[in-house]
Amino acid sequence: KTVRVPEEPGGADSVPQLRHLVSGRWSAGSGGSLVDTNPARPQEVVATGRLAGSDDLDAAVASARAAFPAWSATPHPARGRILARAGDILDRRSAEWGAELAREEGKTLAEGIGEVRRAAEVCHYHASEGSRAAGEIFASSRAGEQIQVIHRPVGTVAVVTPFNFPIAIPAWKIAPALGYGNTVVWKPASTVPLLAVRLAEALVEAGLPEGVLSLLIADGDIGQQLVAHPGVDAVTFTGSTSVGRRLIETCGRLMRPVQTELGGKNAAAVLADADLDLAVDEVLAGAFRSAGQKCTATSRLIVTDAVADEFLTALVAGAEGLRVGDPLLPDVLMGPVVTTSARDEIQAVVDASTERESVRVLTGARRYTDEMRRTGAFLPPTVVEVTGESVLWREEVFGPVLTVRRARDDQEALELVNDSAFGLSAALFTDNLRAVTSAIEQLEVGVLHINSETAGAEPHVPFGGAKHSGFGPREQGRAAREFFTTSKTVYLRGSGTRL
Ligand code: UN1
Repeated sequence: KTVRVPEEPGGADSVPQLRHLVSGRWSAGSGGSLVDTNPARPQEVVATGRLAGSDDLDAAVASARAAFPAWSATPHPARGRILARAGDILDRRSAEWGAELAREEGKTLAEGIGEVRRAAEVCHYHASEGSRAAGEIFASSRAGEQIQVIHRPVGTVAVVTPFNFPIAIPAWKIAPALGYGNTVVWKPASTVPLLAVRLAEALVEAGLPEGVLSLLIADGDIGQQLVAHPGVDAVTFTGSTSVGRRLIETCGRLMRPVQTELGGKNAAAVLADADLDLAVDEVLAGAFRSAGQKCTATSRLIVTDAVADEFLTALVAGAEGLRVGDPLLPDVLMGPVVTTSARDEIQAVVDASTERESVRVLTGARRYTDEMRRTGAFLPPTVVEVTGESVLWREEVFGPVLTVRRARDDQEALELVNDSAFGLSAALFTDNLRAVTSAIEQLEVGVLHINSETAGAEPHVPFGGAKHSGFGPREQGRAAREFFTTSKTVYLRGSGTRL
């Protein structure tokens, strides 16, 4: 396996300043200082600034509430034009901002650029969705009356987003929120603040009125305060199941609508008749792209006995051939994880499991040499095989770690897919129609891929998970309307009508 060590610290000529958007004005923030570093070489500073404080939060919520009446009354084509312009700006800046994303978060340059383009696509989708998302008209049981169901924005929405898709996930929450007429206060992960500033810049440049969007780069405390703030009408969150559970409890107590996309322990099942070359490529991509830091990453692999040895040999060879290193280099497939502390936590889980549990390491697992550790937050692509219970089978690791189990036959493979508290995504590799139809019926997941990797989400179709992978309405596409609007049922009758 080749580990690319960058020769010299490269980077931008001047270090960008982080800033917050409150009441339509950019501000420096009243909290502690923040240094945004490159996980591939942690001594390299990507951006600097200050965190937001509690007074910034109050001002942001107040300005979002003040902006709501005018924004929700703005005709949808005018709101849509702003989203479309923001999409154009994101497209135009995708090479530059994609490179910043790769430096800040650690995914490869191609994935960084792809992610900015995905954010653009989401903005373009929601630019026109506002005009398609009308209500419904029903017949009334009484003559002379009709029943309309209309959709109104919910108000001021708190948006709390994770580090792993610093611009795509915020876009797929903020674009529908704005498109349907809500105002937004957004707290991104403080590990990826620069791309948050870029998305807010695109929306401001596109003409978003004052107060409609506020951006607060802050720590989790401010996130909790935002979620519980009396001025917030609804909360949308993507992140870990443990944080999500706390937010759901808070929102439950406050009777506040909440939408959450949480952890995953997504399985790929390779059945006896699978196209093994295809399955190897897709499983490698699902497990190791973005260093496994996707809630949709493939973190479990189930392979039927009949093809297990052949498949695992090819998979391990593939994992060992992956280039790990500086994500800005064109031939690198896997960059670092997001921070050196994330690296150490992931390594600790792997170490504890390989020491105490019955786990067979197929490749990886051991930490890189000291020299490589000094270089950045790198971990080797890791594949382990277990025969029964293991932390690595049960818990989301959020790193480049794939846990394998063998299944007796296709039916047992499907049962093992369901052997998880999570239920976001699954992949099935087979051409056997009977297995496919059983999987469609039986698998307890929100997203199912037949012959493709577990990750990936198109902007126009629903996205979300079953079991502990999510709580609340689905995201994306037209499904987003359910969360970002509230319906009103109108029994409509002319006053001259006597029934
Ligand atoms: C994808 O698979 O491309 O946090 C999207 C996550 C998910 C999004 C995955 N909410 O990884």
